[in-house]
Amino acid sequence: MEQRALLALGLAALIIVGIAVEGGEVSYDGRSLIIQGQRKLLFSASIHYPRSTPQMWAGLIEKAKEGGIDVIQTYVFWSLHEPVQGQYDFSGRADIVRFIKEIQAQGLYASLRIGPFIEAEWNYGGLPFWLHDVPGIVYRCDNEPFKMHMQNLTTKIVNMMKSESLYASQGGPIILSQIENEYQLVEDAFHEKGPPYVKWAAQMAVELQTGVPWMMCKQFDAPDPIINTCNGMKCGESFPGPNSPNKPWLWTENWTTQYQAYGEDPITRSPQDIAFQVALFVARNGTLVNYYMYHGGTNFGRTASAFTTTSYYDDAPLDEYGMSYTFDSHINVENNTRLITTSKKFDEPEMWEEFRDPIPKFVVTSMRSNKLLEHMNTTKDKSDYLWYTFSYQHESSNSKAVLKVQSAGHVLHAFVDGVLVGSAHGNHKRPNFRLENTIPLTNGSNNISLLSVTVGLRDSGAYLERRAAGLRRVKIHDIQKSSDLTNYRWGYQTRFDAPAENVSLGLNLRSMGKGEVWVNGQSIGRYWASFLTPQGSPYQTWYHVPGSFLKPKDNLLVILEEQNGSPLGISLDIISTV
Ligand SMILES: *[C@@H]1O[C@H](CO)[C@@H](O)[C@H](O)[C@H]1NC(C)=O
Ligand SMILES: *[C@@H]1O[C@H](CO)[C@@H](O)[C@H](O)[C@H]1NC(C)=O
Ligand SMILES: *[C@@H]1O[C@H](CO)[C@@H](O)[C@H](O)[C@H]1NC(C)=O
Ligand SMILES: *[C@@H]1O[C@H](CO)[C@@H](O)[C@H](O)[C@H]1NC(C)=O
Ligand SMILES: *[C@@H]1O[C@H](CO)[C@@H](O)[C@H](O)[C@H]1NC(C)=O
Ligand SMILES: *[C@@H]1O[C@H](CO)[C@@H](O)[C@H](O)[C@H]1NC(C)=O
Ligand SMILES: *[C@@H]1O[C@H](CO)[C@@H](O)[C@H](O)[C@H]1NC(C)=O
Ligand SMILES: CC(=O)N[C@H]1CO[C@H](CO)[C@@H](O)[C@@H]1O
Repeated sequence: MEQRALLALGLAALIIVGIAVEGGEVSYDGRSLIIQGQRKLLFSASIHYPRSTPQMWAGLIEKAKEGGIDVIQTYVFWSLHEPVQGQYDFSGRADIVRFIKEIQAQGLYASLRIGPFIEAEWNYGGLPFWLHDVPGIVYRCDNEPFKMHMQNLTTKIVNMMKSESLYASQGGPIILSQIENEYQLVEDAFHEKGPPYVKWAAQMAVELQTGVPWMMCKQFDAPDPIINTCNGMKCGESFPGPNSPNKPWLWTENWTTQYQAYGEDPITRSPQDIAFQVALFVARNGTLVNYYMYHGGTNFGRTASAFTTTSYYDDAPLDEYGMSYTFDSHINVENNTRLITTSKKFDEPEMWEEFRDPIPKFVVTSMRSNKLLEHMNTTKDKSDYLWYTFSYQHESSNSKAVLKVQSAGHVLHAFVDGVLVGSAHGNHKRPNFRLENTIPLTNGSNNISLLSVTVGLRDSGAYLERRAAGLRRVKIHDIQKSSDLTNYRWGYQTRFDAPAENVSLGLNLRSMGKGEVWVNGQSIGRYWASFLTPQGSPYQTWYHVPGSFLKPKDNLLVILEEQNGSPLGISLDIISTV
């Protein structure tokens, strides 16, 4: 059993007017958004379509509606939709049209935050990595290559929504869209290239003629007619208001809790605090409050940003598995207890097949360079893993030496002649780190293999295209040489049958170290059970296995473990609340 603090929305005192979704322009004045001639006080909920499965969407939206929500807000995830330049994907979890139509089917409004830079604890802030190799590009400023690609994607999304008649002006559910995201936080870093970009982005968006207002969050000087909005926990107190008396007070992100990074203590926010800030914001003329997140969900695959956990906002009103909390009719909230029952143990060695990838030596590497290559630029973010190998000539009977490595991030495992000699890693606040280990050397040629690992790309800050990861400096005595290679795997796999009931399932990975898990070929995300919080336990032990990833029989579980975790301690557990 795991005791969990509970967040709920303290809105009992506020009366919400029922909504009928019909066509019509959306406009606004200083008091509110006006839809079909009616003023609206709106409660909005962030649910991100790729952080759950299409099979879960209807249930999540339905529960949000039962919770008194009028609007579902989502970002648009560029890197998911255009993983390769010009090759688009709108299928499965990327089926944004299906998601918006599900919102519409349940009679709710939608708020579409296109960005297309979104931050969102998403890998690279939602930018596809191929942008990095566009000649002359500088992201998010008055830079022609960036603006061209940003306009192209924004136009594509808007046209897609229009062709499906999804804007409220066409009878659809979308009442708001967002361009850029919290730009003011980085604007100064771009000097004279910042302000013209804000104006350009505003004009580009407005010219797309969606018939519904555009917002810029955390952008006090958002050009007319774009509405500047507030993000944060305390917008009731901190927001100085819109930059024109003719614009309404909108709160785009009121953080219900906060995202988690590996190795950091859990963060909780009391429902009373949320309720107080919401009431204060409404008292100060606020007419839209969005709960970020209402359902956080799962950072499947390699979609989490640097050091962010696979479970996202598990303490939101709907937990990672989509389960809601029970609370009484006041705003008092009972602390829900999560109940875990083991459905399947994987504790017999015969269940597993094990593969160990050989530790590559310099002589077998196909790619050579006489300097240390930048990690992301070399992997192109196709993999977390990059080997730096070199052959070190040692002419001495003294077998002791010291290996010193400086890395810009995020993790390093060092091997000498195939034997692990040390590991080190950074963290969310400081991705860079040093490794210093005594190593044994033999007289003659020694094979040094350094496995550099990224744990998601950064999602925030100016000049993301200039960020570096991987090894910066390697020393043994004074000889230095390096090269890189391919992926490295210690793989494990087992087959199992799904539990008969229709239940929420989590894979208990407490016995493992660090790696990634696939269920029938679909990655359920990275895990990192060996990175303990200051309290001495992993932040995340259970990893969500959505029902739609499973077959009734003969499911294949594949685990890539890069440390020395034991798969015999893994179990598939049923998650419920009492
Ligand atoms: C709920 O949990 C919080 C944090 O653990 C604790 O401070 C509070 O007393 C609990 N409330 C109840 C009613 O158990
Ligand atoms: C812009 O997007 C269209 C598809 O919407 C694509 O055909 C075109 O190649 C894109 N241009 C660039 C420069 O990416
Ligand atoms: C709220 O709106 C009223 C009427 O427009 C105005 O008088 C008042 O100053 C506004 N409150 C704040 C905090 O801006
Ligand atoms: C990335 O690699 C290219 C060549 O492949 C090189 O021109 C460029 O300078 C590198 N960028 C960084 C940031 O290392
Ligand atoms: C190292 O090995 C070489 C070749 O086997 C040998 O000639 C040399 O004496 C050895 N050096 C030491 C210090 O053991
Ligand atoms: C390093 O690799 C080379 C090439 O495979 C091999 O000849 C040599 O014995 C290795 N060195 C050690 C100390 O294992
Ligand atoms: C069973 O699964 C479906 C699809 O995921 C879901 O809609 C339904 O609510 C689930 N039923 C129960 C009893 O959990
Ligand atoms: C704008 C704002 O209110 N931001 C706050 C959001 O919540 C975090 C965590 O409590 C604060 O640190 C921010 O100042």
